[in-house]
Amino acid sequence: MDAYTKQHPSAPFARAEVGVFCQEPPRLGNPYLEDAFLQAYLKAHLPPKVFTEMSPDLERFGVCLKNEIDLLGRECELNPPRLQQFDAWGRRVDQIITCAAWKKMKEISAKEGLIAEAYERRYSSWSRVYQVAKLYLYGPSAGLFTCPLAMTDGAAKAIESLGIPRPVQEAYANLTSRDPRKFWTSGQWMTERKGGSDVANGTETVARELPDGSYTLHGLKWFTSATDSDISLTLARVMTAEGQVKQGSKGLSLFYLETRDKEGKLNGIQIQRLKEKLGTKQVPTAELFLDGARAHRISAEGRGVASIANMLTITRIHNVISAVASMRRMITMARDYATKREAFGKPLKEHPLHIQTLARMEVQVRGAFLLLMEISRLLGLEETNMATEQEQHILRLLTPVAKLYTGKQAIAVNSEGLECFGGQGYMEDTGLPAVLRDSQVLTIWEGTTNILSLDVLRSLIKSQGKVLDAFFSSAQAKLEAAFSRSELKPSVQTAQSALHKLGQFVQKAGSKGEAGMQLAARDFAYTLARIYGGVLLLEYASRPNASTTDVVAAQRWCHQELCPIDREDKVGSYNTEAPFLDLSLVYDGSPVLQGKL
Ligand code: UCC
Repeated sequence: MDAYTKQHPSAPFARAEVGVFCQEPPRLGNPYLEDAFLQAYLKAHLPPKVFTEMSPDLERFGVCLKNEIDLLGRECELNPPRLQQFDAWGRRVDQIITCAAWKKMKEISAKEGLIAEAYERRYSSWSRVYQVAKLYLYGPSAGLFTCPLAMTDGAAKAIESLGIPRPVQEAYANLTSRDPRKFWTSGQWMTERKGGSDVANGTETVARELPDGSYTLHGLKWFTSATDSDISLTLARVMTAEGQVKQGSKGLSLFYLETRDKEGKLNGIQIQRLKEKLGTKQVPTAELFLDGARAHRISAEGRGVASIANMLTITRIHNVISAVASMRRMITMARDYATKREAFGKPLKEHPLHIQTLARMEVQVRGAFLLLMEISRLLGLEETNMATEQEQHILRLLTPVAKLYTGKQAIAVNSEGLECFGGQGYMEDTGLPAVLRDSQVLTIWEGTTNILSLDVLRSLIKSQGKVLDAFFSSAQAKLEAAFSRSELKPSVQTAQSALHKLGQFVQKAGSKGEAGMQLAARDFAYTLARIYGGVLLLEYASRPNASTTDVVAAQRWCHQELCPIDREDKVGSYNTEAPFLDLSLVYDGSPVLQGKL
């Protein structure tokens, strides 16, 4: 008997040469109980009565996630939707066939009140924080059902903001129902062939008024996400009796439609095809031909963009939830794996360089988490008429900032996270690559990074600078409070200095003109995110019972460049000649610069 067989008497001979080693996989625990930062945040901020009721519910939900929902989410990934366009006899049916797990997610969403909680307001302004905390736990296990939920929440918000007009009262009740038999989800159909960013000029869909005051819609929607939803909000141009439509933003109105009638027949809609996407494969995204879809106009004529903006605010916040939640899940799995995987004779967790990598990811997710929670807190205050003017301004400013910043963070952190699993992170059957693929959409849907950077400028212009005044005074006040804790002083000073440099930039920004400011928009938004993320971490670390890790996270966040706009300004990135130099770099050697195109 050779030495190997002596050592492993049960090893089958045929396998002896490849060994018997099996890697212990990473395991998902209770996501609520394993998230010390979430628990501590809720304990620190919620009124004790709310925390006492909310915490056991989140713990119970965590058990469901671990034991049931996470497996359903994986099933959604493995059984993507498909389109059946014709039945066996040639009839056009346009059925989107989804798996049982996807349908189950809808039921779970209703029962858990994932939309309802925010609209019942049983915990007053804290209802939003409750809902967001629950969605944050749900997201990474939900098989992307959070996409229809984002739009459902957005639709409920847009309808509520319009005063719940009569044709949509039942829809509002269903969108916010806890009863799975009643619960409806919504789509948000904004993107047409000419593009999803310049909606004001890209929307060709027209609306013809019928004698009863309803409309028929005619056009082609290029991307419609979660197309199996019960209803949708969409934009179209009202056509006059003479067949004229008004172009631009002022020609757009907001419409409500139900996707199917009571018999389940599509409402004047043809599904051209399902889209082939990089990720989010669980979500049916379709190209739709609206061929007389019956709809109701729910905004005033020409107020379509402004009305759907209420929906966008919510879906953008959901985007932040997804970004932060996916980073948190990646770190949770990677840190568990680091206790199980051995390399060079010891577990990964005993390799300081590996842990340093995870710690850097952790700092990023903590800053992002506090940005998310601050927005949720402010949204809750606004919705219960308790937000001060300053708080409303900060909410308006931080929503696009957090959306664009956390989307980028999620791609970087989740990519780093895959590396923490070595080659296994690249293997489809681990489920890990899907996390990275699904992160990529976070910077694209609901407005790309540049579109959101321009939205930050829009908020400044529309408020005549008040959003920025609110930003400065709120940041300053939080920093002053944090100054009392001695270990934080150097970081507070760093943040104050960044704030000062930002202030200097803003003071001379007028001289740059609109073109200069547009060129600076992305760096400006990043600066706001870095500074405010730091401010929130410092504020959090300065509370009396803050932990050492709270302090370390705040300090480390502030070691980053907090004011990239200052550095870029100093090197001339926004000077008048900069766009030409950019163009030369991009089109070096191309016919474009040689005057041939
Ligand atoms: O991607 C899509 C669906 C995917 C599925 C979603 C799931 C999410 C899941 C997350 C978790 C899993 S649908 C397509 C997405 N497309 C966009 O997001 C649009 C991107 N483009 C923009 O945001 C543009 O900036 C536009 C469309 C808003 C630009 O339109 P205009 O008409 O050129 O802009 P204006 O003229 O500046 O604004 C018109 C009005 C103004 O109000 P009034 O008339 O009262 O002055 C603006 O103040 O709209 C108001 N407004 C806003 N209000 C515009 N943007 C905002 C805003 N962000 N907040 C408040």
